[in-house]
Amino acid sequence: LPLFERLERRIVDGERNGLEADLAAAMAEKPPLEIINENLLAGMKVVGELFGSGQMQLPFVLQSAEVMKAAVAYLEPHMAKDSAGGKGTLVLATVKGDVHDIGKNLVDIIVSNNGYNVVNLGIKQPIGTILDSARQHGADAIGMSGLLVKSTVIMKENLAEINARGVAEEFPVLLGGAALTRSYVESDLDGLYEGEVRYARDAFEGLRLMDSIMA
Ligand code: B1M
Repeated sequence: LPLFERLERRIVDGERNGLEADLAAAMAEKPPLEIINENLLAGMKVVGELFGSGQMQLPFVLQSAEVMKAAVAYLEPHMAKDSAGGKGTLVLATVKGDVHDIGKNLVDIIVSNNGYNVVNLGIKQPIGTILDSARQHGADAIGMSGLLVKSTVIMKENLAEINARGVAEEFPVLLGGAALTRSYVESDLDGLYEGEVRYARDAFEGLRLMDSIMA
């Protein structure tokens, strides 16, 4: 297979052997972020389709995710950075009950490489922990990621909890993840939250929203 198709295949097949050599060759052709967006994420999309239609079993999905993470880790140091960290602080987490973190970690990379301080709390984070961290770090925004349909419900509960603690106006919230839709966030959740809540389709929209919050 040609290089870029092979990279996509590696994600689908969970094939790590020779990954670094292919990534190094790919970086001679285009920037790391384009490799992620155009080739690696295309592979993850296929994995999602195969898994969703019962043609791929969970352990293989996990292998694909591991190759994806290894690829991102290899590319990350080669990305253009404005690492001053002074533009503002985002506390970021995958919500309670959800282990998916590839998208969240891309948000971390894109936002922190563009001058923000990102506190990445990891996966399965209850709202109490997220809020404690937001307060401790003087966060300018809270970012929640979740890929399961049930995570969209958790996000709604989390917003209600921030309201209940009376701090919604202090913390604009960015929401992202494959199970969310823009209309769910902008119609259903926006009415409920007493602060600002915004939907980010991808990591770049997350960055743009941070820029608009800090403007
Ligand atoms: Co899971 N999984 N999974 N999984 N998995 C999905 C989400 C699923 C849609 C697959 C499917 O059925 N087609 C399905 C959910 C269905 C549903 O809820 N209705 C599913 C399921 C069912 C499950 C389990 C329940 C399976 C099981 O155990 N029987 C289980 C859940 C466990 C749990 O969470 N409690 C499970 C487990 C796993 C693995 C561990 C094997 C692995 C995750 C590994 C990891 O993340 N470390 C995994 C994977 C890899 C997937 C799919 C195939 C790929 C997800 C991914 O990484 N995509 C996924 C299929 C799919 O999403 N269609 C699937 C690439 C990533 C870059 O995209 O995270 O969407 P994403 O991020 C995007 C945007 O959404 C956005 O930016 C990114 C792009 O720039 N974004 C944000 C994300 N967060 C953001 C936050 C922001 C801003 C933007 O601001 C805060």
